[in-house]
Parts: sequence; structure tokens; C-alpha cells
Amino acid sequence: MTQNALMEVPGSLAGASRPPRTAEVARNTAETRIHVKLNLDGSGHSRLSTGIGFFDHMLDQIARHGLIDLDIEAEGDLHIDGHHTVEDVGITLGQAVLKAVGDKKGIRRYGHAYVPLDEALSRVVIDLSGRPGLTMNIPFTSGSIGGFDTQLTHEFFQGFVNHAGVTLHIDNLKGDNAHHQAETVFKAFARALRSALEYDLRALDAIPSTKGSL
Ligand SMILES: [Mn+2]
Repeated sequence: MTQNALMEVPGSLAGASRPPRTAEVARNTAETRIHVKLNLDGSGHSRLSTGIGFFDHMLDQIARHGLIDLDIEAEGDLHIDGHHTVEDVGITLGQAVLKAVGDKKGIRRYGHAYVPLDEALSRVVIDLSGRPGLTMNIPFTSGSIGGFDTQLTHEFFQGFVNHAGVTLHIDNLKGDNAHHQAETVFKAFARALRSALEYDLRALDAIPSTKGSL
């Protein structure tokens, strides 16, 4: 391959010679039993079963727009409410992402996305920093969406951030419909994560930190 031809390889394909970044994590407690299997270099196929329909719909956005193959099976204490199930899926997904991403060599590290859906607009910015941090501002216009308690959005992302070791800034900038607000947040999260995970053609052998590790 000539140097010019190499320069034309998009960043997302630059890691094509590397093995796909995959992980499988099981997490069982007295409150929930969660199994997550993922491929960060997938094509967006998902099999999701949490017992909470709207939550499955949001996890599907992560798979589809993150181009992550994602299997999640969760059996939680839904007779109480969705809290433990949603939080523990966030924790287990975070553990799986951390495991799959490895030493972060050659990746972009930072990612951001704006995603609209009709009247709603959200922005998500992510840094695969190794340090957990969540700033979230979603002025939900409803307390629940199809039986999903909108407060659990925070529990999901806090669980994810704590265990994936990422810095995450989530802002819903506009929105009247709560389903739209949530969907734009999850889609923007997926797009931002995808960008951060993509390989940087100009720095394929570098860990993107002056510390030399992330
Ligand atoms: Mn929808």
C-alpha cells in the first residue's frame, strides 16, 4: 500500500487489523442477575431483555448508534421497582466497556455528539479518562416514560461512569416530550462513545495522554 493510499483509510477502519474489542461480564447480587456481552467494533446488533420495555429501547440506541453489538440479559427485582435493574445494568455495561477497551492505544479518547429528535436536542461529551465523573442536566418534562422512571436515567449513567472510568457530560438542551428527551440523550451518548473509541490514524501507536497511561 502506498503512503497516499494509507492516508485515505478512515480512522474508524485504521484499527481493522486489530482484534475486535469484546468482553463478557456477569454480575449477580441478591437484587439482580445481569449478563452483558459486547463487541465495541460491531455493527449495532442487539439482544436486550431487561424486563423494562423503554429501557430496552434506550439500550438499543446505544447499540445501533454506537455500532456496538450488545447482548444484555437482566433479571431484577422489578416487583419493587426498576431502580436496581437499571442501575446494575449501567454498572455491568461499564465493567464490560472498561474490559473491552483495553489499554486505549491508538484511540481518539474524546468524543462528543449533538443529536436532535424533532423538538428535542441533546449534547453528550465523553472522555475515556480513567476517572469517573458525571455531570448531567436533563429537565425531564415527565416523571415516567412508559413505566420507566425518568430519575433512573441518572442511576444508569452514574453506574456506567463509575465502572467504565469515564468523564461524561450530558445536557438535554431542548425538549418538550420526555421520550424524545431521553432518546436524544442515549443516541448522543452512543455517538460520542463511538467517536472516542475510534482509532486515530495519526496516532495509532500512542496512548492519548501525556501521562502515558489512561
Ligand atoms: Mn423512540
